[in-house]
Amino acid sequence: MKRKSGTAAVAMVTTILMVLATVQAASAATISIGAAFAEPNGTSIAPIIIEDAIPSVGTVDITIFYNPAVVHVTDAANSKFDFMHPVINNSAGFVRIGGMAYGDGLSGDVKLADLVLEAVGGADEISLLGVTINELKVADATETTIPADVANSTFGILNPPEPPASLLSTTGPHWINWIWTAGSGSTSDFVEVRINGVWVANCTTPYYNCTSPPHATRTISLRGYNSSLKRYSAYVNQTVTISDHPPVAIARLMHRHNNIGSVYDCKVILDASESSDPDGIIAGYQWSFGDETSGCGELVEHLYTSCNWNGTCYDPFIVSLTVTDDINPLISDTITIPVNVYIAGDANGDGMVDVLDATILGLEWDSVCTGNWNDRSDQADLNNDCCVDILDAVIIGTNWGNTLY
Ligand SMILES: [Ca+2]
Ligand SMILES: [Ca+2]
Ligand SMILES: [Ca+2]
Ligand SMILES: [Ca+2]
Repeated sequence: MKRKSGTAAVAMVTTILMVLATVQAASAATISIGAAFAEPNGTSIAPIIIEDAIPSVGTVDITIFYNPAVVHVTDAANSKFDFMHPVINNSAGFVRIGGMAYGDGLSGDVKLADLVLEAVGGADEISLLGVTINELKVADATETTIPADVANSTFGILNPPEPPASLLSTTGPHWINWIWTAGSGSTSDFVEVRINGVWVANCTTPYYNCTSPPHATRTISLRGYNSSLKRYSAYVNQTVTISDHPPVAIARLMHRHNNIGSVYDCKVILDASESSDPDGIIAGYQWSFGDETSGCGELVEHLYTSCNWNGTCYDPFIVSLTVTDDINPLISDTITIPVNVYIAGDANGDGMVDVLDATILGLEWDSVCTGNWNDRSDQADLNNDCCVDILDAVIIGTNWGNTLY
């Protein structure tokens, strides 16, 4: 007795579980139709799927209602059922579709048909695609009805995407930036960017920046993509050549205090090495020393044979540096700097050689420009050889008493 009762209990539990499983599975079935978009007068496909068909489906009969002023059904195809037949009524706005699967039927996610839809309305019009189930039955002799939900959808008409508009570019020595505005037509989900015909990006922002070699020529090609229509626009193209950018002249003077060097040697040293060209090299350095002489080179030395005494003080010579870059047509940049030149032996630049200059020399004696060199050291270094020593003292001694007053 005890044993028999146990068997009955197991059988009952098993039955309950089976019923529960059947109810759960059956309640999950859904007949859905996919959203579809088309251009005016265009066509598009909306798949009709029986989702989670458990137990196996044997027969199905549904009707899909739509607005016949917006969309017409032209066909239904690609069914997984052994038999499928659409009855289309584009006057009333519905299509009734029957399907039959022989043998064990179909289970899981089953495609009833791809519905072929044609846009007959205007851009931006929308029609509901509403599903009504007339019949959904199990594939066995019982022909039990399978409970199912429906998932409706819509058909929309969109103008095709147009290429981006107002394409503009700006360039620097090593880059090109492009900006644009959205094209008309349907919204582009992204803009495909090609440079010289090679895909580089799908942009969701209305700009693209790229680095580029100097003076390069690049052609950008843009086209919009609308994912609802699964369609690209035509291309818009623009070719840009990065123009030559001018060099920058920078002139430096090695010594702030210089003296006439034609009799007692004193070289004025001028340095243009800080000059640069953002997209090339400096191919030429031209100097004008302000005393009607000139020179060339990145680093130059010049001996002045005179000074500019204006009656009360020295006026500096105005030295100009012109640098030229390396791409034809050449571009130049010019800068000027003042150069102080005093008579030989005049350390403090007051127009006479006397005890004041000797004092400066004494205070700076033995200074070298690799050490604690300062402006006064430069004054005392009368021959610009970067040390204050007997050679500078000789210059003061031999020019003692000289004056411009
Ligand atoms: Ca240049
Ligand atoms: Ca002096
Ligand atoms: Ca000096
Ligand atoms: Ca010296």
